[in-house]
Amino acid sequence: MGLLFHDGFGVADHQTAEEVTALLYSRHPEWDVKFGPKGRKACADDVYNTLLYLATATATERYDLFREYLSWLRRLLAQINIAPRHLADMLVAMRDALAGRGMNPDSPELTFLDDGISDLASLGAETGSLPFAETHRADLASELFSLLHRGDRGTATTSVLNWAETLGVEGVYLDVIEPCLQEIGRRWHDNQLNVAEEHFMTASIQVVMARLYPLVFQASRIGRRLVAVCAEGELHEIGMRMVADLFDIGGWDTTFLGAGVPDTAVIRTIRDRGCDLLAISASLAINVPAVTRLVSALRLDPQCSHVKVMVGGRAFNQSPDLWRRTGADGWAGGGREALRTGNRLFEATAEPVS
Ligand code: B12
Repeated sequence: MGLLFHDGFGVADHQTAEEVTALLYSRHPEWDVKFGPKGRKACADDVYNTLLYLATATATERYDLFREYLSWLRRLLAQINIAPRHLADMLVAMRDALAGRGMNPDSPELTFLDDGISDLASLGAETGSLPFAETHRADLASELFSLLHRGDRGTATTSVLNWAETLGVEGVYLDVIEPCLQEIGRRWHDNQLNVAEEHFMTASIQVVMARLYPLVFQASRIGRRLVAVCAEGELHEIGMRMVADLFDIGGWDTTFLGAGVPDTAVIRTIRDRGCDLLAISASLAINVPAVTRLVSALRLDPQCSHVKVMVGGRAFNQSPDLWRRTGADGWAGGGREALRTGNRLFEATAEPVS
């Protein structure tokens, strides 16, 4: 197991965010009147989040994570009429504040900021997922989206149960529900869905998934155990849950813990319930260090020395080979590959796999 992250979280703190915000506002005194106190608070939050992504990118030595975030932020700001040049102003203020503290111009932080500033003009405005229409069952995914958007949970549920009869749980999860959730995310990002609409649609999808459970627990057991959890700080749990269900369908006994479980409790569960494979999910790149911490804690526990680890989620799909920095034994990009990869880890000559 190699390591992993250098201690690079020094720049991501609220004091630095306040300092950068103050510098930015001193350069744009009109913003206080234009955006008011709420705007200043939102600006400090954006600066803080950007510092977190910068710290994650430098700690993992992956500039692409920072670039992806900038591209995402640029699109978000554009929807609320904040011009890309203001994002550039923020990055310049960040660079000046850090350089003013005597940070080495060749440091990864200043280098990534300089690269970000020069890339900004050419960045695409990424959504990070396939356009709805290009997915395999766009017809059904779009129907599910429309039903939920209208608030028709009843028809959405019966439709999904019907589709599962022909597509199976895997097909419904990966070809209908996953693209539908991506579309929900895209429309939220583009300010076309508000948070309440997004929450309602997501919660409805979780209810529909629960109705599919009788189909999940049918396969005969193969005698392997999976514990599945989200990285600390990570609230996106549906992807991890889908993967755990697909392992169940593949004959594994699974314990899905979801979000918000402290590392010590994860390790206690592994000891108490038994586990061959620990699966950890991270959707946001800033939670990748938490994945590494959990893997390290597991490796330090002699009672868990036999346990293999597989990681996945959007964060790992953004940067090839990022998973290797976590000390995991394997990674899979999506639900279809996850079970195959998990099983391969237990073949006699298993090497790290992706
Ligand atoms: C629903 C949702 C939420 C819900 C989650 C509820 C829940 N109980 O899960 C809530 C409201 C909590 C939420 C919050 C936030 N969200 Co959100 N959310 C989404 C949304 C719409 C769907 C997520 C989802 O379930 N996708 C479907 C699943 C099936 O896909 P998946 O997770 O990628 O999983 C697949 C693979 O990655 C893989 N996989 C996943 N885990 C694992 C693990 C292993 C071991 C393996 C092998 C494979 C694997 O297999 C799965 C099946 O193929 C996405 C949009 C999107 N494109 O996904 C945004 C999205 C992820 N959210 C986003 C954001 C920004 C946020 C917030 C920061 C918003 C805010 N300002 O508060 C917070 C952050 C919360 C946090 N700390 O985690 C952004 C992230 C952008 C970025 N920079 O990365 C997205 C992409 C929306 C967007 N287009 O802008 N969100």
